[in-house]
Amino acid sequence: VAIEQALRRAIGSEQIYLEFQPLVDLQSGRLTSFEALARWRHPELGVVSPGRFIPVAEKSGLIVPLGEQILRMVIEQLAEWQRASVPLAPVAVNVAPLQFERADFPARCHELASQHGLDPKWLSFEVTESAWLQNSTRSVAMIDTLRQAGSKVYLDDFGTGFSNLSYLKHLPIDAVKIDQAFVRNISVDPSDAAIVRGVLAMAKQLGIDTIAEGIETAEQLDCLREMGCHRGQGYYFSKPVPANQCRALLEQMG
Ligand code: G
Ligand code: G
Ligand code: MN
Ligand code: NA
Repeated sequence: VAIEQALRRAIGSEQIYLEFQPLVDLQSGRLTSFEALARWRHPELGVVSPGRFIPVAEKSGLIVPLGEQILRMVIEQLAEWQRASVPLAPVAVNVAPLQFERADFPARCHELASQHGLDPKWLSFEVTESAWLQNSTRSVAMIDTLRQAGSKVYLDDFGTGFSNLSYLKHLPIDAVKIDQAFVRNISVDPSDAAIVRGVLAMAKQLGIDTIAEGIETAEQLDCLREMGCHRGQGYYFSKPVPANQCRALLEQMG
């Protein structure tokens, strides 16, 4: 409860800030986009990890105003880069299931983007399987709306949720993000390698791009590249960085 109350007070304040982690094309090694990751710096608690406060936010419903703040901060950051003529790359925002339950979510995103003169093509959205399974018909319509405006939609944490994959054929997503749990031991564990190969083959058949998360070593990268995974993300390329380091990353890796 203490952390929930502190979080309630933090929402809307500068205690909440963003970091950005690059996504990289595994063939060319070039930066293609960023994922925005929320951070919370509390005056007494210090930096609280999202692994700790996101679940609290989801349970309490605070994720809805927090998610709105994060979305707004991402749009404001992109608009600021645009004004300063910093070269842009698309930024992906994590969308919690509770946020995605609101049918007006796509409209809200576009309204905010338009208020800041930002083309929605610079925004991507990461949704999880559970968000989708709550109401599949409406989810498809919402994903269609986001994509029609030029945004990309990714299925996050792929492989950790449900074993029934039949829903994938109805889901109009741009890419699946293969959870880091499958990447961690990919170069040493034949079972993990087999699972990832299976996911890549299935995604290819469905015409969906693939993004591997949590790449930390050259061995993992070699495996994934050889298997034909399109893109990746992880400490091997870069940890999440503050906004003021994004330009340098773009110039270095773009
Ligand atoms: O950034 P990583 O440091 O530790 O994030 C931990 C977890 O928190 C991940 O599951 C990530 O998806 C989630 N997360 C990080 N930022 C956000 C955010 O802005 N919104 C939501 N819903 N989840 C986030
Ligand atoms: O759930 P989601 O995939 O959105 O969250 C991504 C999480 O993975 C964040 O917590 C981010 O900080 C973390 N992360 C990113 N790259 C790496 C990595 O190479 N290794 C590990 N262990 N975690 C990573
Ligand atoms: Mn994510
Ligand atoms: Na993920």
